[in-house]
Order: sequence, then C-alpha cells, then structure tokens
Amino acid sequence: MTTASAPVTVNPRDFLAIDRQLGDEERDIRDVVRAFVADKIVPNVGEWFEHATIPLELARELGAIGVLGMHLDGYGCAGASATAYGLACLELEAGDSGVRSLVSVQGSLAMYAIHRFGSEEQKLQWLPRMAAGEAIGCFGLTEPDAGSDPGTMRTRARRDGADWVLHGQKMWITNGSAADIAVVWARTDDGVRGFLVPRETRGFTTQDIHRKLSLRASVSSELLLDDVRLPASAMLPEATSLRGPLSCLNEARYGIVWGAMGAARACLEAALHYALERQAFGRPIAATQIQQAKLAQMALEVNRGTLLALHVGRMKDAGELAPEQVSMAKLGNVNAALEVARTARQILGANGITLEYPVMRHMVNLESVVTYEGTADVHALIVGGALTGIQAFR
Ligand code: TGC
Ligand code: FAD
Repeated sequence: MTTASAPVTVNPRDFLAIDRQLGDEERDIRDVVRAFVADKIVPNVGEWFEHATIPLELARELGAIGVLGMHLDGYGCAGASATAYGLACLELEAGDSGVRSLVSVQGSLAMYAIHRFGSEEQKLQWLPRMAAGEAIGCFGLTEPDAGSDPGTMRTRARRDGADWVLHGQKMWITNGSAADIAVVWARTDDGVRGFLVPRETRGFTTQDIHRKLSLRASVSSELLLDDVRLPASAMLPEATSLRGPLSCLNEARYGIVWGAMGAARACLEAALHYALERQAFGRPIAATQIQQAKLAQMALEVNRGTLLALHVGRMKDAGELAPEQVSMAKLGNVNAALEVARTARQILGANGITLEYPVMRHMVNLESVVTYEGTADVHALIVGGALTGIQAFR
C-alpha cells in the first residue's frame, strides 16, 4: 500500500542529501569546523595567499577546535572517527588547501608517525603539545632527486657510538621552517628509519621555497641536515623500512580524498551564485543551457566525490581500507576537483582570475594537491598494479 507523503525537494547545496548519511556527532564536528572556516579563514585567506603567508597562530586555534591529530587516540588527541576527520578536512579545504595541508601534515603525517612508530617517551613529549597546536611538526620524505621514488633517497643516518649522525637534504617540506619538530626519514645500514629532529638541533637549518604560484598560504621549505647529531632516543623505534613513511602517506592521502571535495564545493558554490547574478544578453547566464550543463556536471562531480569520500571513510572506520583503495579515491577526487575548479573559473569570466573570488586560488592550489602525496600518475600506477598484478613503475 502506498501512502501519500510530502514531495521530496532537492537542496542545491546538498543535492544527493548526503547530510542524512551522517551521524549527529559527525554533523556537529563538521559544523564547528565549517563555522571556524567561515569566521577565521574565508575573510583572510585571499590576503594570505596574495602575500604568500599563513599566520602560525592559526595552529593554536586549530588545536583549540580539536582538529590536530583528531583521529588519533590518547595523548591529548580527540579520538574521533576517520569519517569525522574527513569531514573536517573537507571543510578546511573549502577554505584553502594550504590550511588543510597544515592540518594534514601535523596530524596525518608528523603526529601519526610518532603515534604509530614512536616510543612512549616520544609520544608523551610531543603529541599533547602538537594536538594543542603549541608545537608544529613537519614530515621530511621528499628530496631534490627523490620525489615519486623515495626509495632512492640519499639522506643518510650513520651510527657514531650511541648517537646517530644525519646528513642530507629534504625538499618541498610543508611547515618546514615553522616546525618545532621535524620527522626526517633517512637511509641507514639497516633500512630506512625515521628520526625526530628538534628545530634547534645544531647543523639543522631550513630555507623557504619562494615564488610559488600554488599553495601560497602554506610554508614549503628545504631542510638541510649537515652532520646533525642526535641521541639514540631520537629514532622512531617501530619504523624499520620504507613501509614506515609509506604507511603515514595513506593517512594524509585519505584526508585529501575529502579535502579535494571541499575545494570543489567552494568552486561550485561560487560559480552557481555568480551565474545567477551575472547578466549577459538580457538574462542571467544561469538561464543558458550551456552554463546549466556545466553547473550540472560540477554538482555531479562534487556529490559523487563526496559519496566516494564517505564510502572510504566508512571503510576506514571499519578497518577495511586498503592503500590501493585510498589511491583510487585520491586520484579520482583530486582530478574531479581540478575539473570543477577549471570550469568554475571560466563561468566567472574575467572576475574568475582575481582573488576577489575563491575559484582561481582553489584551482592553482589543486595543482599542488594533484602532485603531492603521490602524483596522479603514481596513483594510477598503484591502481593499475592492483588491477593487473603487473608493477609498471620500473
Ligand atoms: P614498494 O617496494 O612498493 O614498497 C616498499 C614497502 O612499503 C610497503 N608499501 C606500503 N605500506 C603501506 N602503505 C602504502 N601505501 C605502501 N606502499 C608500499 C610495501 O608493501 C613494501 O613493504 P615491505 O615490508 O614488503 O618492504 O616501494 P617502491 O619503492 O616500489 O615505491 C612504491 C611507490 C611508488 C608506490 C611509493 O614509493 C610511493 O607511494 N611514491 C609516492 C611518494 C609520495 O607520495 N610522497 C609523498 C611525500 S609527503 C607529501 O607529499 C606531503 S604533502 C603535504 C600535505 O599532505 O598536505
Ligand atoms: P617527480 O617524481 O620527479 O615526477 C615528475 C613527473 O614524472 C610527474 O608527472 C610524475 O607523475 C612522473 N613520474 C614519476 N615516476 C613515474 C613513473 N614511474 N611512471 C610514469 N611517470 C612517472 N614532500 C614531503 O616529503 N613532505 C611534505 O610536506 C611535502 N609537501 C609538499 C608541498 C607542496 C606544495 C608540494 C608541491 C610538494 C610537497 N611534497 C612534500 C613533495 C611531493 O610529495 C612531491 O612533489 C611528489 O611526491 C612528486 O615528486 P617530484 O615533485 O619529485 O616529481
């Protein structure tokens, strides 16, 4: 028997009613981060981007709303679900990819490395302060000649008595010069190992990378390690090979799966608003078939990508998410977000190239997002390898 019910209506901001798939706590966390972004990020980020800066006080404010290492348990971390963390990443990146990067590197890379591979002493020393944003971390894997292929890293750590001595160079390190503690990966006689290098350590210096056209509201640095002497206790005891740093990447890539949809959503919303307001040939451009087709495709990508993120979030919470599945989702969602941003930029016409609107900022930021944490090519090859059983990197 059918019963009469109210007609179902569509919300343009949540076309497939994904909100209904979330629990109350997930919605609450999402709303706190959304309000923070509207209040602290959106009004200021154009300025930060223009001047290639990001205020470091932001770390404490992000700590205060509980998003730093929020998916980790204990040591001052919030112990939230992976899905809640993903929703936070989405809202942060709707503000700017650089802000989400700060949070990703802090929580998913530096804090995760210490939480997963550190000694109890290391965890107690660093994690509570990092969760509060009182200490900033960075994660040094990439080198000038070893990006996609970190297995060819040259940075070396050698034993000298009980100490370790590190020599080498890391490149493109987010939060590098801002960091109180650097997680540095180095080759040893015994495989790749991770080391905690405090900022003030003798022989350790940083140099910021300037003239970036992307991710300008983010610190990117070179780390220089000139025979840096560290005590034995600086090594992460539980990471014994390249598997260590690659495991951390799964965490950050997962956050990007969600984050990219935040950037895409912000572009869709800006384009929709603009198309309804902008008059050409005596009517809003939103009244033309060609712009509606673009908006429909963008909305499809945002909804599909967000559903994909939610799906992998639920898999991660169930402990059933494989690295290859993260790769497929990072590949798909970042490429989709780039397409949405590029289309939105065109809908905004000349205004689309300015910082008065968020669209081109997101578009150029996504050029970094598609490159870091494994390029689109690398993720396609990981998925291809899982499909065919044939490893095509070498
Ligand atoms: P391969 O022989 O495949 O693997 C070596 C060992 O690692 C294991 N493994 C993984 N474990 C956990 N998670 C993963 N995703 C893993 N991928 C591989 C593997 O099972 C093996 O373990 P074992 O015990 O048998 O030794 O290594 P390979 O040298 O052939 O490289 C594979 C490849 C290309 C997939 C890997 O090198 C890779 O992912 N390259 C991309 C590098 C990358 O993504 N760098 C990111 C740097 S950090 C960053 O960009 C931060 S951006 C800032 C922000 O997030 O905002
Ligand atoms: P390369 O590895 O030199 O690749 C160049 C091109 O070759 C790419 O198109 C790539 O897809 C392609 N390619 C490579 N190998 C293959 C292959 N086998 N088959 C086909 N094509 C291939 N790293 C960190 O460790 N920590 C950070 O915090 C960090 N933050 C970053 C922030 C920003 C803004 C950026 C831009 C980068 C950051 N990175 C960081 C570095 C990032 O992870 C690397 O840039 C990325 O892994 C790619 O390495 P690469 O730039 O050396 O490119």
